[in-house]
Amino acid sequence: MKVAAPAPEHFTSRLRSPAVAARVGMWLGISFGICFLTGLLSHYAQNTSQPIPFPASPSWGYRVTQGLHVVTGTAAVPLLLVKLWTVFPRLFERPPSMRARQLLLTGLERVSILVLVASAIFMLTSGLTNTASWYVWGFGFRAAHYAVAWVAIGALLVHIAVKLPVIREALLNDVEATHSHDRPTAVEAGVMSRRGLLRTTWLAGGAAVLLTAGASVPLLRKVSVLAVRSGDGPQGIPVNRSAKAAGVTVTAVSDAWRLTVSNGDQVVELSRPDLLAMPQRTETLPIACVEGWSASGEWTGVRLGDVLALVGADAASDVTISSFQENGPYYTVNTLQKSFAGDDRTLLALGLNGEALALDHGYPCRLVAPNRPGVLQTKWLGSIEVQA
Ligand SMILES: Nc1nc2c(c(=O)[nH]1)N[C@H]1C(S)=C(S)[C@@H](COP(=O)(O)O)O[C@H]1N2
Ligand SMILES: [Mo]
Repeated sequence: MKVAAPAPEHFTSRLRSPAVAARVGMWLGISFGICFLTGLLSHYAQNTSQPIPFPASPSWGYRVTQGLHVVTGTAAVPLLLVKLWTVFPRLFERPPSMRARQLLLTGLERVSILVLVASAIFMLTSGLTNTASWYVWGFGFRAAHYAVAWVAIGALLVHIAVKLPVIREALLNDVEATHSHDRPTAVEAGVMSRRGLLRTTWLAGGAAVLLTAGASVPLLRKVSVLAVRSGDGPQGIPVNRSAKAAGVTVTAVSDAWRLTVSNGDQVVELSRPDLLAMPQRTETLPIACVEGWSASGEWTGVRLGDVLALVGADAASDVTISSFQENGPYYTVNTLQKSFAGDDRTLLALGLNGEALALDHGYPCRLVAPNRPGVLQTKWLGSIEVQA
């Protein structure tokens, strides 16, 4: 028996229509747009060299943009699934006989859609697994997620441009109205009305947001049973990598620990008691992880600028921040640009929420700077070096 390949006319539901696709597509486009812009920002914030200095204010800026990034990405998952479902029959359309030029254009359009679908699926799955701290990828997440984002947004713009006439007509007409762009065989009532399908889709998107947004929005924590971080953790702040996982438990509590601060050949070594003897400041600043969760804490410690002054450094220079953690490879060394190094709120934190810093939060001493991606808030500090 020969099984026939599906043909577009086998899909008869009125739900699979441009009217539905355009509406879901519009919100999907908005989500992708927000995701793209907030993603660019996050990528830039992690660049070592920043021609335009990333601002240290507002201190909660990155918390909001990265929270939005993950929330819009999560909301896009049900939207993309519904969108693909509505346009699925078109996959089996054979181009009618056309002249060569038209055939070429149709071919190009199909290729752009293939690229769009593949890159969109890649963006959402790589992003979601990252928010779940599940690093199954055999490549650098950040580089790949960034590169494919340009492919996705490019293909999206081509797709919108090509479809603009259809989108326009679909959005201007009532969603239940069957009009010229419907497939001729898509005439049977579906399991629900088109409005019903749209409502269900918005509900699914909203539910995805509510279930995960609690990772960033404290008020939603109780609702967000699927949030990756619960807001629990020592001293009320989640822990990304524990001291045990980082392999620092012995060095961290050793009396021999020193923070080495250097500026050219001027070098000082500071013990925790040395740091505690310096003027102590308290700042309320968030830890905002690229994975989307964030939490605010009251950090106490020494101003970075005060420590840099000990080695005769101008607070307005870039500095290299290193952890004594050995089993990197990620995030144990990074550059703190002068826009942060020179900010009075940037602390070498020794305490959190009224207690000595927990081992998991970076004891004996960690960096905490305003408006900085969590991955660059280095824990278990070893040395600080003013860049020449
Ligand atoms: N040395 C070191 N510092 C680090 C990390 C790490 O793995 N090692 N993780 C970073 C990441 S990804 C985040 S989100 C924050 C989390 O800080 P917390 O665990 O105190 O909440 O620490 C950052 N500092
Ligand atoms: Mo993080």
